Amino acid sequence: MTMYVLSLAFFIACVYCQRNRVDLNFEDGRLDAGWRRRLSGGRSLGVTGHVDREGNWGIGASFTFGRKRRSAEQMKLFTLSLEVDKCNFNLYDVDRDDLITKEELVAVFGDNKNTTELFEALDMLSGDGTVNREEFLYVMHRTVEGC
Ligand SMILES: [Ca+2]
Repeated sequence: MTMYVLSLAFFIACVYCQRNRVDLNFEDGRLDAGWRRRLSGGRSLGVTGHVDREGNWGIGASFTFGRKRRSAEQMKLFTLSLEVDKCNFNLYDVDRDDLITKEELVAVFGDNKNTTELFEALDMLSGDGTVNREEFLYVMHRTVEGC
């Protein structure tokens, strides 16, 4: 009788609720019942119990949680645009030693013919393989549009 009352209580408590799962199993004179409710954020709450013909019984409870990971398809796509002052010496002097090397210019514009020609133009006063502020200011105004 106790088994039937318990199973009926589980059934009535849970069958009409959404996000609930009820499991009932009666086998070899033992009734196993379980109820699990899904909560938000991947969490769930559960209660299980059993009772047999001899009156032995037991109950248990559980709480589980999980962390959702976003897949690459769910990630938001950002569109960025930057405005920089192309005439600013510090934009190109990455290591802040007051000299612009060809490598620093390549890091900004990429390794191509135009970068090489720009560097050679900027270095034309000293021709020493680096561009100091004085060279930069003098040459940029004369060779780069808008500076
Ligand atoms: Ca430098």
